[in-house]
Amino acid sequence: MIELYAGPTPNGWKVAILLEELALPYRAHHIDILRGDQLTPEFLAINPNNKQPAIIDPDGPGGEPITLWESCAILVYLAEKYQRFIPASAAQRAHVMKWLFFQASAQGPMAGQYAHFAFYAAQEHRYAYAIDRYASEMNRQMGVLDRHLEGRKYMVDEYSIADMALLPYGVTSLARSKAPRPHLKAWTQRLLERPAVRKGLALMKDEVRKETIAGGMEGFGEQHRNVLFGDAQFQER
Ligand SMILES: N[C@@H](CCC(=O)N[C@@H](CS)C(=O)NCC(=O)O)C(=O)O
Repeated sequence: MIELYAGPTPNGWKVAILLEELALPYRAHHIDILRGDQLTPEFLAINPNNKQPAIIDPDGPGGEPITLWESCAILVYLAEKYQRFIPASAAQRAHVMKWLFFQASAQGPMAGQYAHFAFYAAQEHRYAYAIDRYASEMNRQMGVLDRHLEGRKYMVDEYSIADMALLPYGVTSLARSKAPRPHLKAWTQRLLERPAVRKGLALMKDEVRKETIAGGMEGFGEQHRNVLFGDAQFQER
């Protein structure tokens, strides 16, 4: 059975959506990043980059176990293993890769930096310029997605891991859009009609902490900043 190490965040949800779509049995282990679970020796042995999600598939290539991290790499691995949700056509597959790289290099990091400066940084570090810069970049990216989705049902010709990768941050970012984004909204709605997508997005919803944006930011403080952005995070290992 696949072991999934994740938390209730967009990067964890991407992988949960695919596992649900593939109807694979998996065991979910909660990595509570405010508590510092990602910094324990046990988890660092799984992901030396101290981030969730990660998986262990006991039945990897050649029948050997494989440990993987980086959510988009996990999506590609599983889609290729089961030959589902990744197009057969080389051109369409290349477009899937393009959107996965866009997700990993642009959508995720910009949303993360926005959340850092707007919510998680100490008050004295909530620089207006940084907040505006990342909000504008998120907004620009939503425009790119919205225009691409005009007249399309999915990111490429068929439903794929590109949709699964872009959806979670698509959902959480839409509220901050400066424009209506009708095509992005319609795509979001279309995907949310899929039971596997709803199940994936509900991964560990009971574990959402009140100290996070999703939980209302109540009680987020210095001990959490130390884990995520301070000495605990940046100690030499
Ligand atoms: N590019 C990575 C991003 C993973 C990531 O940023 N995970 C965050 C939670 S959403 C995390 O585990 N942060 C903990 C830390 O930085 O210590 C992926 O797609 O898997």
